[in-house]
Amino acid sequence: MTHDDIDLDTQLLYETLRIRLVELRIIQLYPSDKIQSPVHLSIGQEAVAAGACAALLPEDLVFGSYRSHAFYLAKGGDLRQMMAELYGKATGCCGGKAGSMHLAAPDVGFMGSSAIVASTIPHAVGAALAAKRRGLQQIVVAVFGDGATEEGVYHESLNFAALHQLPVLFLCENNGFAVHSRISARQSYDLLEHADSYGIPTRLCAKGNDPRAVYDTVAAAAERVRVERRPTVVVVDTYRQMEHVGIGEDHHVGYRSPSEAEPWRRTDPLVNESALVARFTPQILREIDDAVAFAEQSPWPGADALLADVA
Ligand SMILES: Cc1ncc(C[n+]2csc(CCOP(=O)(O)OP(=O)(O)O)c2C)c(N)n1
Repeated sequence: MTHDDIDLDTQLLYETLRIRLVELRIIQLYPSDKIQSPVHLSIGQEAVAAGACAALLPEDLVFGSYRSHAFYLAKGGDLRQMMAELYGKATGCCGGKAGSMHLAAPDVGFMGSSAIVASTIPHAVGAALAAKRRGLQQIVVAVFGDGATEEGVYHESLNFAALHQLPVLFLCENNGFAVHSRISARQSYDLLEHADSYGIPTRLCAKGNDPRAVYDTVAAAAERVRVERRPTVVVVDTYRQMEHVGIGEDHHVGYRSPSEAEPWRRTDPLVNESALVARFTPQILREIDDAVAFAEQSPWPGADALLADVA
């Protein structure tokens, strides 16, 4: 849909809802085994992608993680090509060879995602170095989870970006978990104080359920990166409603309880904005039906595609 006729808050809710409905359809489809790859769902975290991407310019670049359906869609990735990629079809955004964890849509600035935790953070820093050398006004966003900040390459990336004053926005989706492990059991540092020790300005958005709060935080941070041409770290607190990978819930595992999820469910914008949800759901479901039909009817990649794009 074109968003010219609705205000920003409504646009943000629309995109949040669209991501949720796509992932709910993935849950429905998954038992059929037609989706050929593991799925890391963003249910509960959609407002982060919706708010953050709305605060960027089309020419800005985003690098994501294996949990990237939301950022792929919010940055403008094609839904038909995403669904076909999940089905492993030749019409997928990566020719059906990449699957859910490796989505890419470079034509709209979603540059790629990877199953290897933290591995796209230095890619974003490299792209920011290129933007600086080429004198471009674009900024580059590295999206990652709180667990990724424990990887050595995160620390190297902060250092390099601060040392060379690169236009990169490090965006941490802090859902407090890495698989079944809580942040308090993993980190000796505070995410913001730690970034501060590299001389990098920081911002926190504690309301990751609120796409407008995310938008405001990321817009201010992005403006600073764009004008001052140096890095910023943004941490958005959020909550993963589903299990780490797969389509189920995992409260039985024991690392968290349903009561912990309750405040996040209560402030879920898609629960509280029921009138807007009712208004937009039918048209979004039609778009999803079309994308699923496209994926189902698309051909499989041929044997000739096996070694294409393999360096
Ligand atoms: C380099 C590397 N180490 C370990 C893993 C296994 N692994 C997959 S996801 C994950 C947790 C990452 O958590 P976080 O970065 O917080 O992201 P979230 O899943 O919460 O979005 C781990 C340890 C991996 N894929 N890559």
